[in-house]
Amino acid sequence: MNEAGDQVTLDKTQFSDALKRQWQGYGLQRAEEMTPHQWWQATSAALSELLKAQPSEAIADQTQRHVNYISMEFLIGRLTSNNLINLGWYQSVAETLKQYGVELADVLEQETDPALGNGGLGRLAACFLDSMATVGQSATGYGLNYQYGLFRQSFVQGQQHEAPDNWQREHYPWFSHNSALAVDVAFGGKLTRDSQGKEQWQPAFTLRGEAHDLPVAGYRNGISQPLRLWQATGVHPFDLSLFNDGKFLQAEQQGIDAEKLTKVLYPNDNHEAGKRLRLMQQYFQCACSVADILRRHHKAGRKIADLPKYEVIQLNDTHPTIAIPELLRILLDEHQLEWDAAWEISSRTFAYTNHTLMPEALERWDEKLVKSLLPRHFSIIKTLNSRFKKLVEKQWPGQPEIWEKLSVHQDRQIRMANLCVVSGFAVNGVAALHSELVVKDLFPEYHQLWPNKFHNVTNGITPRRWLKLCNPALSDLIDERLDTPWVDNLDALKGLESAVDDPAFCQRYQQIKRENKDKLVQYVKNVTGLELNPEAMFDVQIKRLHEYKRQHLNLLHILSLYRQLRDNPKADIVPRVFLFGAKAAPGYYLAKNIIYAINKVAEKVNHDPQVAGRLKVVFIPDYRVSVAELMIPAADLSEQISTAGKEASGTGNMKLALNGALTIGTLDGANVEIADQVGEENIFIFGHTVDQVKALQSAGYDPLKIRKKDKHLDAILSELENGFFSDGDTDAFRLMLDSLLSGGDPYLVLADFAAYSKAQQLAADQYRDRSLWTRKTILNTARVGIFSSDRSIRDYQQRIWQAKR
Ligand code: 26W
Repeated sequence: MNEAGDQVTLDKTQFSDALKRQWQGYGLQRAEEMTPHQWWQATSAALSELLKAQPSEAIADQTQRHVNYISMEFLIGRLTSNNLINLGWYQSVAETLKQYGVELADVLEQETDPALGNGGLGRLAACFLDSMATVGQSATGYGLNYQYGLFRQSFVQGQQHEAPDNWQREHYPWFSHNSALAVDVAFGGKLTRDSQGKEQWQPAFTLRGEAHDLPVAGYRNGISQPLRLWQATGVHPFDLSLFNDGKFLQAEQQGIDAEKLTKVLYPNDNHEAGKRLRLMQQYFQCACSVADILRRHHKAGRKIADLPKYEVIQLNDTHPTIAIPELLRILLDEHQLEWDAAWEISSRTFAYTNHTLMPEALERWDEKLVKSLLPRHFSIIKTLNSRFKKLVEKQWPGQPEIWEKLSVHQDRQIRMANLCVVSGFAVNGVAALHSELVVKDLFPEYHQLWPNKFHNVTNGITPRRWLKLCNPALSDLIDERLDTPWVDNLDALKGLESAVDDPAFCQRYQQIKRENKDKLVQYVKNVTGLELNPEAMFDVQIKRLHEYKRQHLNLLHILSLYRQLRDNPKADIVPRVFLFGAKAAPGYYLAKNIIYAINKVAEKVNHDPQVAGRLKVVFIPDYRVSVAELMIPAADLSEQISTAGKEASGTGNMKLALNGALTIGTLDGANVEIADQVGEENIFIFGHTVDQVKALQSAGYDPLKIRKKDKHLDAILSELENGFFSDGDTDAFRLMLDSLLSGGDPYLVLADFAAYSKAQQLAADQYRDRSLWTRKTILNTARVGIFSSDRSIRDYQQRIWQAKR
């Protein structure tokens, strides 16, 4: 591994000494007595100690506004390997461990993924932290330190089972805890008025937030910035008089205990929880973070009015929206500013990223809940809304229906997305198409009011984790081929285009794919016992399980091939392995039913001698970042098949294309931009476009008509209905089938089935010509450099965080 360009070199002696302190701390005499897990623990703790001791010479650009990225989720994945890559210490550490006869790669496998996120939104936050540190954007990530991350998934007779993910945050060696940063956060109570008639909040109780920091290292530039995760500790009565009033006891009776607050990540993706505890988590995180930002600002001796000059707060979807009334509250009540002055500061500080158009994911909080938990914030929201109303009435006189749409407080609910748009200086979508739909479908009137507030920043992925770390062989090949460094300059991959005419390069590229497939084959064997044929096409769909992502469309295609093989056992089809990785939210029964259907079909297909290894279906359990790191470099075909208009961006699509999988996909999210980059001959696009989806739905779409016309499709659906895959149980897939048929097929699975099958056939035909296929995959790698999250961060800097002071 090329480690030139290190800003901070690792002193091997210092590392050995630090390692020694660790095992001595465990009470051991010799390093060799450590268990594999202790090796990981000790190595990471030693590295963490050395990193902290580094002179912080390199710092991010101080002339830019500091970015405070607040997110309920940071799906960071394993940190030790990532830090070693970014710090440039991998080789030295590997060599040191070798002296003890220990393989670094084995040690790194010991780390449990910190799964503090659900899916795309949380993973994006992690990629962005990596890129901000790498491009030198001064930043702090703010989140929650959940004791339980996203549940662990297993399959019991094909059904998803969930188990708690206690990832042992108490013993995670990369944390540093500084008790001086603790913040007390107040909840509940009542509003009174002071002698001048000003509202005063008398909270009922407070919780303490302790700061636990993880280091985010830039790529070989010596920069390290914190991801600050708040953890709730003791509950305290707010003041003794209230305690004596019985208010504190009242709080306790409501079941509020600090421990609970940061115990568990809500496992919902794209579906609001609406629960009291969730709102408490949101406020807790925001109050801690805003207090921390202001503490930094004051410590630097800056005036409160200058806050937006120095700080920007980026809200990762609406989950941290309550930070807005929290900042206003502090400005009004603690700094005693007038409304206009407070509003001026706060509205120049907040920016909001929208990650979804799905109506069920747009957060709305019951006014009763907000009022009882945060009476002062509720009152501030009402003030803000009544001021905004004047503006709307001026713009659209006599049109109350427009006000009803735009109001922040409507039907006894607070609409968090509206609050963000009204109170922030910027709103952005996450891919070109999505940003267009944000303006056209979600917020058209807001756009009319403030056209300059709306932006696009297409998502990106960090090339450090998603190429250098997960695909070291391909990285080395690229290093050899290119003269320019590419790991922090992904556009340089363009230089690979000419390599498609170099047979030796193509052969090595293909060979690396094969070796990555072998590795995945071994993993699948270990966790499922299934034997896969590495010569087969690896057809991969990895993402949360959701109807709009249409894993069941993929399933219908599998059934179609299976049926063709049974009708014609000698059919010459391209052997395929269908690989799935996905978790369903525990309460999302339809999604769980789709998992069950895939597993039951897999059971049958995998054991059918007629198929004879030509088709295999594998649902890899417990999909997570470390499993993605294995699956992505091994994929041949990348399934990106959401109903057009539903997937905001997708980022797995970028990771797979970068690692040389060809995409089969709809014109949705970032697929559109991927197609633009790689060229239409290097991607398989199919299906209804956004406009066609809208037209079909407004014309009265009927899936039953499609079934009737398509005999093959009808036969497949019948086999799902008649118990052929479910030991005679005709009810087994009811939820899924009802949705597809009598339920009207809201995501147009049947409507896209024919076009999808055709695109799949084309992909299979092209896979037969392996050298042509390899050429296309190399062009994918070469042309997707624009999807580096370094580019996304630069776009945020230019379009949103802006300019120098
Ligand atoms: C309140 C419940 C809830 C939880 C999570 C609502 C919404 C979410 C997220 C916004 C869901 C999510 O992860 N969205 C994904 O964000 C990615 C990063 O921008 C995009 O690439 C995906 O297309 C989008 O689905």
